[in-house]
Amino acid sequence: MVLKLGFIGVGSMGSDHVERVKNNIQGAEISGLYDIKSEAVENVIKKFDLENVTTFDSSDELIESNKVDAVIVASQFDTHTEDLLKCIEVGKNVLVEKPMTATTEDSQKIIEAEVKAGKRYVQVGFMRRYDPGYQKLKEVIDSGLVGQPLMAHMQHHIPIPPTTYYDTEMVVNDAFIHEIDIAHYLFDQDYKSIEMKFARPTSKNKNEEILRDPQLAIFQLEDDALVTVELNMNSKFAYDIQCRVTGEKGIVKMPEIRTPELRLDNKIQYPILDHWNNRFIEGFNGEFQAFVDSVTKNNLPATPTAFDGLIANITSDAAIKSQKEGGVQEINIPERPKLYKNL
Ligand code: ISE
Repeated sequence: MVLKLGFIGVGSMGSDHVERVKNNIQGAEISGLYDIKSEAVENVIKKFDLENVTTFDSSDELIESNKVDAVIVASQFDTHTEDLLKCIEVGKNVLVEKPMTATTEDSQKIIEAEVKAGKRYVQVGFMRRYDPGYQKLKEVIDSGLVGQPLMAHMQHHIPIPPTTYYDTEMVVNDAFIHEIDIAHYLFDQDYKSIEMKFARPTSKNKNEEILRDPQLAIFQLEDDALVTVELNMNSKFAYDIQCRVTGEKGIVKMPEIRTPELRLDNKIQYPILDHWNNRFIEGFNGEFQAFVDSVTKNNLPATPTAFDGLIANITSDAAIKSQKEGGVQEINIPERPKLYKNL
């Protein structure tokens, strides 16, 4: 069986996902497209030479159509909620780009709808869980080789802010949200608190009226393990994501992306990639293949779940509160409904 996918939102991220499904994903085809800008749909059809695709005038029509088995939502994140609720209402599985929704209240609505339906429908696009580097790191931690994890040190450097309106809060909702998801996944624990600190401002920041950069996040997990995350949106030199975990018996570092070793000009060099699309290509492909396989076989999306989406919202709220008011802010994660236990 080939899973027919309908895409809501085919701007830059959505269009990358269309290309991915067309060229790299087994067992799925692109059957429907909708974007608030009709030119975006036309561009994608032309760019990827798509045939037998139905275009829709609204996201509701796409979700309801019998030409669509499952849905990919890659639109602006403040429009996700209605589409996700509609998918749950009509019983269609959906892979949604991060963040799942714009607010904690909206994410709670998604959880309530899934619990009421008695089934998970939503997979959230925290693709790092499918990156081979993070997967190797998780395997080592889970094997007990380095002992109980005590601390982790992470780094999220991007060369320049992605938009001209990128502000201090967006660093949390757009960038740091990946570490928010991966840290509780690696430690297999919820968070207790978070503190955000601003470092000496970088002179590379061209937008300091709205963006404070760089920042340091410090999480405390349930069993008191600590995670620090260095966030720099003006690193200039590269897109550089790192993660190192200190355990009771040893330290494990995420393997770097495999680029060739260069011996040049009296130096040994390894090129670092400059964009997340390249750095996390295997992660993106992996999350899509997992979604397609799981929906096809079990009529259930893979993980991360909507509850992980909610955890990310609650933690982002606490981080933003700390940015604004300073100090350590508590993170209170509600009891997991049965649907999300052991996932
Ligand atoms: C971007 O939106 C992403 O999701 C990337 O993975 C992240 O590293 C980057 O900071 C974000 O702007």
